[in-house]
Amino acid sequence: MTFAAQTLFRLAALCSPSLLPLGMATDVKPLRPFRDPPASPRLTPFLAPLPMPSPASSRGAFATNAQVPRGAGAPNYFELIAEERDVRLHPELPLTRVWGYRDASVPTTSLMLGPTLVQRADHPLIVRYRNELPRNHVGFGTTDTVVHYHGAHLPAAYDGFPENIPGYAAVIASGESYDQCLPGMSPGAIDGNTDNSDRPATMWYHDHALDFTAQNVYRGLAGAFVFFDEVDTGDETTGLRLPSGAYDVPLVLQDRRLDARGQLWYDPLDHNGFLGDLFLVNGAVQPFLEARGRRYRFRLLNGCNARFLSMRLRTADGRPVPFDVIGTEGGLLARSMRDQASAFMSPAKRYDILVDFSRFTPGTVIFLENNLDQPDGRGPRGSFENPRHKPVPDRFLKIVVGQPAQDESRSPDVLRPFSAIPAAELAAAPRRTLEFGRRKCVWTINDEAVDLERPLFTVNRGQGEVWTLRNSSGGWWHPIHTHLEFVRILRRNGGPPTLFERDGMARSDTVMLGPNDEVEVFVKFRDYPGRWVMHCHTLEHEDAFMMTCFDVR
Ligand SMILES: [Cu+2]
Repeated sequence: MTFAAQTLFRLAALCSPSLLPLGMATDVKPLRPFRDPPASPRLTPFLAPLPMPSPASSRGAFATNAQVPRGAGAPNYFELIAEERDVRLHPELPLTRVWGYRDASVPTTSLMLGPTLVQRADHPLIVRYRNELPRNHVGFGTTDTVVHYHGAHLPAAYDGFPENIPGYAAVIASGESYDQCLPGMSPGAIDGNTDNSDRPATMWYHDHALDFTAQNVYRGLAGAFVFFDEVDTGDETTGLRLPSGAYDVPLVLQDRRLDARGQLWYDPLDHNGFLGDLFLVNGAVQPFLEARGRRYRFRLLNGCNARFLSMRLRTADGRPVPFDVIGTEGGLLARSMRDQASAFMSPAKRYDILVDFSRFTPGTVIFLENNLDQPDGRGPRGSFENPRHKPVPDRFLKIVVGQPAQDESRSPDVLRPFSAIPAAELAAAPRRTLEFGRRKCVWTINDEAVDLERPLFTVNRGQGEVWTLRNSSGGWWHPIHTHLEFVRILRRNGGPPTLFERDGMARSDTVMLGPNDEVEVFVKFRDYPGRWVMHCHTLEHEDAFMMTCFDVR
């Protein structure tokens, strides 16, 4: 995308009916888009098996200009290619043209979703990203792309800065490549009891091009990313003994809309938040999973652009199937939360859950479904604590319980406790308010539209801060994602946060702000200096300028 084209896009954004001058209204209604979205073709659900994107396989060492930390274990090398390809999203559909990541060690892939990246804590990961998207592309999306490792802790040069500005040149054009280094953790940093240590989590990687993230991710540029260490080992006979191998399954939940020819339909001028009417898991529309009668770890990831989800499990005859929540995007919880009925997820949120299918007779059918009522990009109906549900849920995945299988896994009560934030550190923490609103034509943070050459503020390395995240945009929801460090949620609207997000139980990289919510968080930037972004992860809001940057010095 040329500068002129970007300017044109921005002008178009300003003229969009959804962002007409509105002032600080108390309840801004979404306006009707230019075009009514078509209904996707009607499809028979649950015909194809759940795709299991295979882990990217390590390449032999190659010369890299990425800076690899000294003293760490031997790096693993992956080569990731972004390409245009035709995939079958559902057996009754023709081939759909998508953009997707491919592991360079395989010649082709039939999936939209990228390979699953796997990192071990004591080994750096070098990813050579090669952009092979078509140079002469027309239609929505930009081929000037950048990969962001969402949830990773890494130097600023490798985080996937959304725009090429002096000192930050991670955006690469078609035909170019770029090496990114994910340092992993030094063994000394691995400590389940240290508040700010890194801990393995379910992460993901996706495109982060300025103004075009929504379009590029919608085209398919995303994949899952899992992380292990000596506690959460990826081997159910060691460490915490969580289900592993074929029983540790990332479930990337997305929505899409297709035209009558089975091609992706998107409205680039919809800055409310784009909703699809087809429900995909790991890049397939409503697949099925033949599960064994044993315990599974599911890694739920809301990869939708703008759709919030309340995921639950129900048998075919409507009985609830409770599950244990063991982790969020911040890694394992302090302790397992038993027998949960549902998991409420904004875009970018993750939940790791354990489900024991040995309780069910073979042949039992269970649906993974979303029953959150969300009519448009404004967000779900109801409140954070009391969301409104729709009578007929959207089914994402059909699970058919099969024969029992050997199971050496456990579901421990105690997972990874957090130490308390020292009272003196909390008392001395500088305070900052970040207000998410909208002014005239654009989504704003502290009344400013995105400008990545002008940091909104500067933080000092090693000094904890308390931020108040305030949603003053009327009746809209915003999931706020901060790069580099996780936040610890102290208060929600003056009271305790929900259990899944409460400090002492969890850490978050995405804070869900309902209408008029005010959330207080503690955050400490420990090490890497440089420029970082924070933004709304409703991707259409992000692209319509609800992003800011700050410097760590
Ligand atoms: Cu938003």
